[in-house]
Amino acid sequence: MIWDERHECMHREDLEALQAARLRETVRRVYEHVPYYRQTLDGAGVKPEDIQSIDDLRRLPFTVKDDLRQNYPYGLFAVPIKEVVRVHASSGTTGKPTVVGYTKNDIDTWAELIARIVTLAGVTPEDVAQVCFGYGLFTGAFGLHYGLERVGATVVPASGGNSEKQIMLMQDFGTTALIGTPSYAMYLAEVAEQVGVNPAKLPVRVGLFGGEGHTEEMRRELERRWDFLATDNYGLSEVIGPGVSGECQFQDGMHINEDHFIAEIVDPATGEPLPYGEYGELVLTSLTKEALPVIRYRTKDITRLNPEPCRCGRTTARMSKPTGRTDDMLVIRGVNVFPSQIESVLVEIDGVAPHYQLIVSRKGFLDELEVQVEMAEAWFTDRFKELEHLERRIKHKLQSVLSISAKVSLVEPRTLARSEGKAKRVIDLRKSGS
Ligand code: DLL
Repeated sequence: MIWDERHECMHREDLEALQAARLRETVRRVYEHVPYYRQTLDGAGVKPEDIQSIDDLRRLPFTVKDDLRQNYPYGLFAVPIKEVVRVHASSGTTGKPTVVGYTKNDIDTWAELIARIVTLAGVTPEDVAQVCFGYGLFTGAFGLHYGLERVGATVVPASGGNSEKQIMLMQDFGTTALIGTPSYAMYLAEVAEQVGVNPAKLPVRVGLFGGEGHTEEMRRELERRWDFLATDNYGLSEVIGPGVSGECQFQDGMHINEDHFIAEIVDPATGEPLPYGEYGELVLTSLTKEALPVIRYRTKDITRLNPEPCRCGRTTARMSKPTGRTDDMLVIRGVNVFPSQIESVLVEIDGVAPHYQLIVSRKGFLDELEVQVEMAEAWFTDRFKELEHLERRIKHKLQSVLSISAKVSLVEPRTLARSEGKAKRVIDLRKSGS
């Protein structure tokens, strides 16, 4: 089923005409109501009436996270606060969070977009959907919640944490759809096993994941353990939250809700637009948001776009799983390394569990990468020779993929920190000066 066939299956020409009209309106709105945008647009010498087609997009200046921070909390809102019915915020690792707002119409649009996303994954009114994202300032839980209700699914607002209880709820309430971060879903599988429940035997038949990246290998591992179909779903608070894009059952890229967002890929170093198919930084422009429209927002996420219609019948462009973020990339002894490359290797190796942590440090003038990975419970051994052999195998595999050598430390099962939300995989000690 397609939730909104009219908008999800448009001809590209019609879509682009709709995008251009909505873009002009958005630029007019921010020009009139947001002093910050008036200033930057004046600086770039662009007036709202100059926007005739989507090619004019590239004349507009970029917006970055810091622009939201500088205008904390409501400075970029395009409506008076009395029209804002909800705020969310993304927790910055440093300083103030970035605050995002929604009008009544925005909340309605958001629910529609999420209804599309959950329908993409095959969720229907028959489903019991357990939302394991944390309810709160984070956009994940409330975002999915409203869209699931709109579709008519039975929503269980379990929130994050209380993991044993989550398993009990799944059993007792007959949960068929699991919604959360991929790292938390992996942890929940482990908790189920610990309490004597085989996750594959639970009635959960689909998992909707997002909020953080996970590799194709990690997805397969989740599907194997839970015996369900797992879809990947992408979004970010500044642009709306979840609801930007999501995978259909063919799992061949995330369909972007292009009638609401224009997606571009740019070279992260120069900001120059890149053609379809090339990897670069995703830049998003909102087309229908009222409270917080964003113009050419630089997401820092690295992906590529495919405009070909999908086997599912939808014509919206699809983005590949992000390979990482421009600010996630580790430079180790001059070599660029994305944590996702390491994850791909580790999840494929028999004998280790999909729980890992990367520690980067500097010894003298040399960067060091330590990959800590848990041994799989079934393989756990204290025989030194076997451990050494496994470590060597992982080291060798990592070397061939990353072209640098890493120290591999096998740790005992269940010793690395588990996440109930977004996993923190990298500890970069170089940044703290140690
Ligand atoms: O994580 C919104 C969201 C919630 C999306 C739940 C999907 C499901 P933020 O907290 O602002 O918003 O974090 C946004 O998380 O720029 C990406 O780096 C990362 N991210 C989110 N979804 C994915 C994904 C929400 N499916 C930041 N794959 C984004 C890779 C993702 N990275």
